Amino acid sequence: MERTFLMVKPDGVQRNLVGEIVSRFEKKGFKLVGAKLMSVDRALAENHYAEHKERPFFGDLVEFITSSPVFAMVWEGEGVIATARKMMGSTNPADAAPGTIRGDYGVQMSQNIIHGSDSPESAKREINLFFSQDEALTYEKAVERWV
Ligand code: FUP
Repeated sequence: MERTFLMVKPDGVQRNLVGEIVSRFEKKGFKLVGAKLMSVDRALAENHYAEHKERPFFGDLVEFITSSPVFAMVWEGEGVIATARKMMGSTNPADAAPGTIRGDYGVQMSQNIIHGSDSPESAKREINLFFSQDEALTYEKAVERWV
């Protein structure tokens, strides 16, 4: 079954949005298979955002993501990578549709509340970067047959 990496960023944790965000994905019908509140150190941040290394905002991005704890998660379900991206909304909260996480709670690009993998390759890479094998679980949920 498909898995994705989602992370409530420091602004989302500080603003008490962890429960709200977890709730949205639970209610949608996805399965939480891994989660932890953690600090992101500089090496992890630079690795995670390596694709943006040459961009002018890279330094600020690393600074921001290491500034305060994040809530890292692995979610499982059919089409979860693309659907989670839709539920998050556009990267810039100013452009994100109402009803999406960024559209409902964000104002600026530099504090856009949540990260989500954008492809199967980045999902695999990011899950492995943030979670050890025994931290992402495999288990049955009775409710699955009703979703
Ligand atoms: P997303 O996949 O929606 O998280 O967006 P990107 O991977 O393109 O960008 C990662 C993060 O870089 C965003 F969450 C915010 C930041 N960013 C900027 O600050 N300025 C930009 O022009 C683009 C991205």
